[in-house]
Amino acid sequence: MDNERLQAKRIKRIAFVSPQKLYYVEGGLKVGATARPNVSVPALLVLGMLKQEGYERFFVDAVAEAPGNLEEVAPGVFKAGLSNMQIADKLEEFAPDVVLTTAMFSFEYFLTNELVAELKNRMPRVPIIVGGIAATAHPHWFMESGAVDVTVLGEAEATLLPLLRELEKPDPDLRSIPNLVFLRDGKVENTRWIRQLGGTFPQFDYDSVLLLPDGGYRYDDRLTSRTETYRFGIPQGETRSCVFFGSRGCPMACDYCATSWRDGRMVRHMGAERLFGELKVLHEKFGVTIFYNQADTLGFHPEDKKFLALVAEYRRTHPEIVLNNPNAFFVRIFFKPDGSLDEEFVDLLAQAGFNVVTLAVETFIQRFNKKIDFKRITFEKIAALCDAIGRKGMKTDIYAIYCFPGQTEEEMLYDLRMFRELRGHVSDFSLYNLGYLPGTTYYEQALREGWFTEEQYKLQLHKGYSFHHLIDFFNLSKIETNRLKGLAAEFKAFVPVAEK
Ligand code: B12
Ligand code: SF4
Repeated sequence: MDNERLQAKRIKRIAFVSPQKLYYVEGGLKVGATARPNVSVPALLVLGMLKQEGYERFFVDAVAEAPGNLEEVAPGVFKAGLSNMQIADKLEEFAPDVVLTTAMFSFEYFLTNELVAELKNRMPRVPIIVGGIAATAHPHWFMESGAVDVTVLGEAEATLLPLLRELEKPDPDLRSIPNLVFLRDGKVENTRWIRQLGGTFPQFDYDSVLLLPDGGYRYDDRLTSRTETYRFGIPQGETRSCVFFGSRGCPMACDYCATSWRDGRMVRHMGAERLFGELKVLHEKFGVTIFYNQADTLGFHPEDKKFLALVAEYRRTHPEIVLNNPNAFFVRIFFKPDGSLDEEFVDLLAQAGFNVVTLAVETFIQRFNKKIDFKRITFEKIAALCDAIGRKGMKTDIYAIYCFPGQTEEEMLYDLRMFRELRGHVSDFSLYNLGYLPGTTYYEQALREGWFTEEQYKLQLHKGYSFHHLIDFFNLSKIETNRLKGLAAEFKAFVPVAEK
């Protein structure tokens, strides 16, 4: 192994960094739900594994530690969080034997690369390991930074501990460990990718992630909530928020989402008892009252309903507990097999403390929507569901998407009409342009059919392309970009003024 940074050393101290994120501004206002300092689930899980093995751990969440620190990267697009120099200062003080960083969002891959370049410069002998969903989808984007020593593909559970043990050997040979991309003899090599999906979840390391070195709490709902709508019913002042993450995998495999590709179509659940046990610990030990679900399919697995019933029971004596599901619920789980509305489920959500029910409607155009069979679940039924949610004292936020590939003006106008009609039944809309993402069916199709090349894609990311920031280059609908933006602006007008 010629890479000195990977040469044998005793590994005791490990740092984990959640890098800066992009933050978008339009018309002088922050766009939707961008760059919130949210609790990082990979940090909880990876640091949890390391805690069980007795490693000393140090965590930096760039955005949580300096959310107001903004630097413009393109017009209206900022990077948010501690600067890379500030992160390097903190790490130097901790003096880690290894640095881990997570790369969750492909749109932000260059922020990770800027971070690792600074870290390599400041700590030239410390190996840097990158993992995460974006790292899994395109490890070479990170390896080409020249600063990453190893990229781990897939779940850390299968790979990280064998990797750390190998690095402690006198002459480490990474070729024996699957799911790695690494530098050897000046070349990038990779071992076989064997998709290993863990059946269990390690214990999460809440102490390292939630608490600042001075003992303060990192995550305040005033900054972490998705939008103003999600502050509904939450007292003013500091309110501690955290996440709950009970399952992985999604059966739907939507064309624009990378989850099923990476996590599989089977839903792996940690079980209602454990999930509820963690919520109680977070409430009792850390004083957390606001909990965001980060799993993709909340309500779909029977264990979720058991969990919600346990929370509902707990709330009888602790009514301050609030649940959020900003990732959005499947609409169909609200309907029984005979097609009727499951009022009991709506009631269960209210009892479990949801202040807002986020519904993934996305589009009324069937050819783009795999989640809702509109013959079975009609517009009227969706409107009735929203009314039922309102009657139980909760708000509804509708998740909507535009700019699908090949979308025609008629289709966009149809969606506009339907969402305008739905306006009377809901509190809020969240609208995003469709974003092409590595690991998705649309992205693969785009490369295959020459809609764009990988290099063109990466170049556009530096201009801030994302779900929040439509760039003409990625408008692959049949509607001219200015016209499309005009129609999207009409849609945005449905959002209540007070909550913009
Ligand atoms: C939670 C979540 C969020 C949270 C993130 C909070 C946070 N602080 O991290 C919020 C709500 C803010 C969010 C926002 C967005 N999200 Co999101 N989000 C998710 C979601 C649902 C779960 C992520 C998660 O925590 N998973 C659980 C952990 C345990 O899994 P993991 O991160 O992959 O980690 C495992 C491995 O990857 C690996 N690993 C991870 N890091 C590391 C590091 C090392 C060193 C090692 C060895 C291993 C390792 O081990 C871990 C344990 O198994 C995923 C979908 C999914 N199922 O993953 C989408 C997902 C990550 N989001 C996605 C997107 C696109 C977005 C948005 C751009 C969408 C939008 N409409 O704006 C924004 C961007 C926001 C921003 N930049 O501020 C995409 C990313 C795809 C891609 N290739 O970029 C995903 C995959 C969903 C999708 N549509 O395909 N998101
Ligand atoms: S968008 Fe939601 S439903 Fe579709 S595959 Fe992703 S997580 Fe599953």
